[in-house]
Amino acid sequence: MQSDITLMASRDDDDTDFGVKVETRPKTKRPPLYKVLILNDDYTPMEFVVHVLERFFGLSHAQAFEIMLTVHKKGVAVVGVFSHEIAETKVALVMDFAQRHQHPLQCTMEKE
Ligand code: TYC
Repeated sequence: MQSDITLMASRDDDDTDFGVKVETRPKTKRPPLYKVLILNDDYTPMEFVVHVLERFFGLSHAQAFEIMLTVHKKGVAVVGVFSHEIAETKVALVMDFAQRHQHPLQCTMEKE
């Protein structure tokens, strides 16, 4: 909360009562954002990663393929930026999906 202090003369007849008016305006803070990352490994099939990116991050096939290749070559890539709750949900969904298919794919989040 930020306060501005304004000195104001009162409108009394004698003009002697100088008051202090404290105006407050709520300072709207943007919520922190979180990057969701996927990590490379030697075992998860490329097509599975592409499918995950399409399914959970709404990427086109071409975008998903490109990001998968980036992860494969560089080790890690950001797949999206979200609020804490959405990022947490995506990570949990991806980890659960990978585990159910017995792939070691790792998905994590970090504060932007
Ligand atoms: N490196 C994997 C392979 O050669 C493919 C892969 C890409 C795995 C991206 C995980 O996040 C990943 N089959």
